[in-house]
Amino acid sequence: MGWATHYTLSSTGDAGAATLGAVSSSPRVSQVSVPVSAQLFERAAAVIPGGVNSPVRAFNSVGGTPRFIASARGCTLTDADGNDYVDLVCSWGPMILGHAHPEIVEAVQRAATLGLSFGAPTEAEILLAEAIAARVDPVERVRLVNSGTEATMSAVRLARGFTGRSKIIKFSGCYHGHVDALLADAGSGVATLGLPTSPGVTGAQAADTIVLPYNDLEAVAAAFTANPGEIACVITEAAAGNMGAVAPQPGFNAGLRKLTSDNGALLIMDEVMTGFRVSHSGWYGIDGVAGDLYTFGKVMSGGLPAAAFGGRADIMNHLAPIGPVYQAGTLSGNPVAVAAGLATLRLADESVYATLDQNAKRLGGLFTDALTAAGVSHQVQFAGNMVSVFFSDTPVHDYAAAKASATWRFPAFFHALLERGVYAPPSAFEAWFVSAALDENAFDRIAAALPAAASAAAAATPEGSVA
Ligand code: KE4
Repeated sequence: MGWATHYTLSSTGDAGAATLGAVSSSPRVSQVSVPVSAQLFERAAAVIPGGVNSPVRAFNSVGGTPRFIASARGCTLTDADGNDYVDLVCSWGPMILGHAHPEIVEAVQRAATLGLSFGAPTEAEILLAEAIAARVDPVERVRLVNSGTEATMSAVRLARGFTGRSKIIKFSGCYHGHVDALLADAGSGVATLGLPTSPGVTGAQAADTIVLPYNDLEAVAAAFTANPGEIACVITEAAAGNMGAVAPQPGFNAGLRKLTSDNGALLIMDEVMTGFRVSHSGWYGIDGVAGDLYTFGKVMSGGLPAAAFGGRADIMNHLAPIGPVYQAGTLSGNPVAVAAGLATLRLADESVYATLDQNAKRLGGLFTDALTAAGVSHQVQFAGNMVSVFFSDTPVHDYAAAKASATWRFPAFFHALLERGVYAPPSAFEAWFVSAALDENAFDRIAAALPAAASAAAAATPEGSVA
């Protein structure tokens, strides 16, 4: 019978008096008992498919009981059983300043008192669009939407409408939201659940999607040669985070830029995850490769439901109401979500990005120390300040390599951290996200938990047992 220690961060953030909770060790991973989350999960499943509103939250690939979160503040999540966790998911990226930042909460409260939704233009939408355009030079026009999926769906439609072409290129392991045309061989939750694509996506919808290996410029060149004049766009994660953190190889994004320009196609840089997280100007701020269109989300909305797409004015002006490409949204530019996004971007100055980079590097170093000491082959990989651990002898540059890594070690690694109050992404095919709110107590807890997690990973077997 294993034991888990439930940590409670005291007001100073110290790991306070720990209360030992009995755990039931299963052959796969030992699991802390979280009776309230378990009860909520059972109740949720009776009315919400899988008990969750987004599949990756269900813990399917790691097993165990998803933690139902009651509250969050700074770098700490608190679950429905009262357990505190250092948060290394950050709502899948948005919370770069930590949770419930007082100035962001105040901006949201102030906006809410002025009305929740008007279905009419507001000044704040202009300010957010201007803030995005000011940070990313190639973005001359912005349209606000409600989710990253809506942003990528709209950008692809616009690219097809602008070029008059039908085919699109995406990369295996990259995830651009649950858009029919983009679900083929996607990453994130699709990869997590081992779904090659999705029923319901018809052959016709997928027929125009060409899926290529990430970081393979020769494959892209060959696709353009094989489909002359037919490819509307290449859409890529500016740096991949949805197969785990896999940065573009040197020259890859620049190569996509040249191949799309040479072949009359548009380059869509999907910065929903990287945008305003990996730098003040997202991945564009790191490699300077200019896309024709961009998609944004997450950080730019401070965690509320807002996203955006934007880019060259001559392309964006093809959008209704001034152009023929239709796109719309009842809640697009929602004033409360816009207030959260504006407050976040205004607070995210260079010192914040420096802190994010330092925290990611420090986290990666802790991974390396613990896994090396435990004798576990691994790669700690970064895409800016997004970080992942692959249990692999060799670096991972594409989805095939990510899938070929010893992902069967991940559940034990994940649960050993979770039991010790560290909340990691519940999937081997996701990036880990640091916030600027991580403090010394948080890193102390991470450092204290990692040796056991590394040992659990070392003891794991492909059959899913713990040796
Ligand atoms: P949403 O529709 O989930 O807001 O955004 C879709 C999307 C588009 N592009 C990129 C690069 C993305 O990473 C995402 C969404 N990211 C995942 C996390 N890997 C969302 C988490 C989830 O599906 O619950």
